[in-house]
This record gives sequence, structure tokens and C-alpha cells, in this order.
Amino acid sequence: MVSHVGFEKPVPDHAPELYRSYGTPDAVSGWDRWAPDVQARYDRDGFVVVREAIPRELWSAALEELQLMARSEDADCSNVTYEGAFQQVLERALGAGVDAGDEESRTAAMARAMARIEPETRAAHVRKFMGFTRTHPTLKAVASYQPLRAAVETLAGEPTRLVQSMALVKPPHGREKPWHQDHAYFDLPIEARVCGVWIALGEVTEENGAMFMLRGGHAGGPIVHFQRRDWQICDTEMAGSRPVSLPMQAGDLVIFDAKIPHGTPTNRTGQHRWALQFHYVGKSVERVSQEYRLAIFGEEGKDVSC
Ligand SMILES: O=C(O)CCC(=O)C(=O)O
Repeated sequence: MVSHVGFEKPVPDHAPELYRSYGTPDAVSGWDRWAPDVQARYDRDGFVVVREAIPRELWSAALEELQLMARSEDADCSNVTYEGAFQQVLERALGAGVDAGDEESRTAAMARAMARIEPETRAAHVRKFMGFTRTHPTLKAVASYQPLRAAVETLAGEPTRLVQSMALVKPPHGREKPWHQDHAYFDLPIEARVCGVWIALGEVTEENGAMFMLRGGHAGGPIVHFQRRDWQICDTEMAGSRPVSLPMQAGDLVIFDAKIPHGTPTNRTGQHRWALQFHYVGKSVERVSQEYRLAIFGEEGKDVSC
């Protein structure tokens, strides 16, 4: 059962120049091209794109599972986030607010409202699922795919554990994820090698919300984040930078250092853009306090998730 439902706050659209691409990076084709120089490239650029990294049977099963979850009344994961406009859709269905009362009555009101909504309407607004590896083995199979785990362990320099699982379902016209560093969202030591993996489950283009990354930007270390359109790096900080865009086909992925600045623009198309994202960290790394993280990344980042 879903334990928390959230809504993105309605925000103005981003300036187009925030996602102007200054090229697309070279990629590795499949795991058998994974050579020692890949580690050097990862250390230099802060990411490596791997094409045809996840076999079709795995990614297509994961996509099918997410499409079912997007349409369902109860996606059976820990968190679901909808685009902001969905809150009004639910409130109209219920004839009352869904944001009032304690967590228990809010959850009950939400469940009643959800049952009155057409599956296609739910799917048209869903943005993100989190925490599903215990309830959805098909998605867990992607996170555990052996060549991927082996690559992550090489880059992290030790055996790793999964610290976060997300499905990023940018719906038609779904909003931007502003520029940020994922490390700013984790209560983990700043020197820890946290690896993100972002996996395309369909075609990803600049128009439907491709990943943009600031090549080499991880080396500059942590950047203070502010609550603007999200908990993010300020637009002024990104002005004049020359990011690259990462268009992909289903089954391609990018492994990235959690200190690399990255973001995705608004989906300008009428189709979903489907992706999975997992984060791994060395098993020896212990959690630190939220205060430690906020002292580094900024006081406005309490209880956030990326
Ligand atoms: O997939 C997206 O749109 C953005 C994902 C991302 O950067 C994040 O959640 O950290």
C-alpha cells in the first residue's frame, strides 16, 4: 500500500536557456566495452553513458509494470508524487480538500478520491514512484542486474548497497526537475562515492525531458541549494554554463557521481518519458545526520527527496 502521496507545487516554467545543449557525450556500447579507461572517464566527467545496458526483456517488463502502477488506484510502493494539478482533480472527485487533517484521515480521503478517478487520468498526472523494490520484483531485477552492479562496485571502489529506488515518469507536459546535485538529498558523508544510475525505459529526447549534465561539475564539490521551483541550484549559478544533453533509447543508462549538477527540462510532448533511477553507496559508508547535510548544502533542504 502507498504510505505517502505528494503533489509537486505549481511553478512557472523554466527559462529555455537553462537546457541548451552543448553537445552529447560519447557512450560505451554494452558492458563488454567496459574497459579500464571508463573509470578514468567517470572520474573526469562525473558520468558515463552505457548504451544497450539493460536487456530488452528486463526493461520492457519494468516498463509494463510501471504503466500498470501509473494506472492503478494503489501503486504499492512507499511514495507517489503527482503533478500539482492532480490535487484539484482529486478534490473535485471528492468534493472536499485532500490536504486537511492528520496523516491517517488524509490517506483515507486520498484513497476514496483515487477510486473515483479514471485510470488514464491517474496515469496522465503521475510523476514519481519511490521505494518499490520489496513490492515489485520486476523493478528490483533491474536494480540488481549483475553487470550494472559490477560496474557500480568498480566505480564506488567497494561492494555497494542500494540506498534509493525511483521511477521517474515524466508525464505529458510534466514539469522540469531543476538543476541539483543528488548528494544534497542524501544524509551521507560528503566524501562518500554515491553512484546514481538513470535508466531510459523508452525513447528519451531533449523535447520529452532528457537528462542534462554539467560535465566535470562534480569536481567543484557541493553547491548550496535553495527552495525555488524545487530544492535546487539557483538559475543564476547555472547561467553561462555549457551542459551536455543525454538523449537515449530504451535500455540505455547513465551512471553518475551524485555530486554532478544535473536537471531535466519540461516534457514538451504529449507522451510519457519513462525512466528508473537507483542510487548505490559503499557498504562501509554510514549515514550522517540531516544537520550535517544541511550545513553543507543549505538550511532550506529539510526532509526533501530528489
Ligand atoms: O528524471 C528526471 O526527470 C529527473 C531525475 C533526477 O534528476 C532526480 O530525481 O534526481
